[in-house]
Amino acid sequence: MKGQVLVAPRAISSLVLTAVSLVLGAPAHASTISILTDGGFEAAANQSLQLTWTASDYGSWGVGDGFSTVTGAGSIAPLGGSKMLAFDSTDGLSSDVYQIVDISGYAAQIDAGLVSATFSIFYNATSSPSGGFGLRIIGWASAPTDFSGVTALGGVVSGLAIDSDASTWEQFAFSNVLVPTGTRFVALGLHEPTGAPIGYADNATLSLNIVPEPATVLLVAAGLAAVRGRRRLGRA
Ligand SMILES: [Ca+2]
Ligand SMILES: [Ca+2]
Repeated sequence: MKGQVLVAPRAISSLVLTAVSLVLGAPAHASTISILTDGGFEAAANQSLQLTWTASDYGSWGVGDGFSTVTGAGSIAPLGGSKMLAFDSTDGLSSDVYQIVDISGYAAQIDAGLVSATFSIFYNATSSPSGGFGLRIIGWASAPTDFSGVTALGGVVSGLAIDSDASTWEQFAFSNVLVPTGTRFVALGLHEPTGAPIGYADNATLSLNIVPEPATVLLVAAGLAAVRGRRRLGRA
């Protein structure tokens, strides 16, 4: 009897582990949702410094340092479309440009640990600025109106070096950065260390990867384990 009692829990844990590994190892079933607006900087208007904002600023470029969108700069042409971002904040310091996105519609999946973010950018310049470019996502637990309460979620603040060839665009990407429990708003942040401008950006992307809820699979596995356990007990 002692042996029989031990069989069923082993079967259950084995099947549950199999189900979990199936879920975690099945990215083909995850959905990918693009959440960035105007990643090619075709619609964005020139902006001045904006360190506080309202909900009307979500879903567009404009928060952070000022910038321009230009049709070309010397020998550098946009990578896509007819415009690109020029980092030209006039404060003589670095230039940081953000787009805030409301992801509260995915709260249930985020709080279940099922959501990650993938993001990328192309940078170009005639020389690699000292300190390097940055690309990252930051997040808030509630609707932000400034940078207080923000958390760094992934990517790098700086250090991304590019070549000095104006005819090539260098791509940087970060994949499957977990969106922590409680996150409701994220922002894609672009960083150029001079704000002179030396650097330009184009073709930004930001998407959420959402793994299907494992509850259904686990319930099926638990049901199968229960059936299997009863059969073993019946045979004994
Ligand atoms: Ca463009
Ligand atoms: Ca280049």
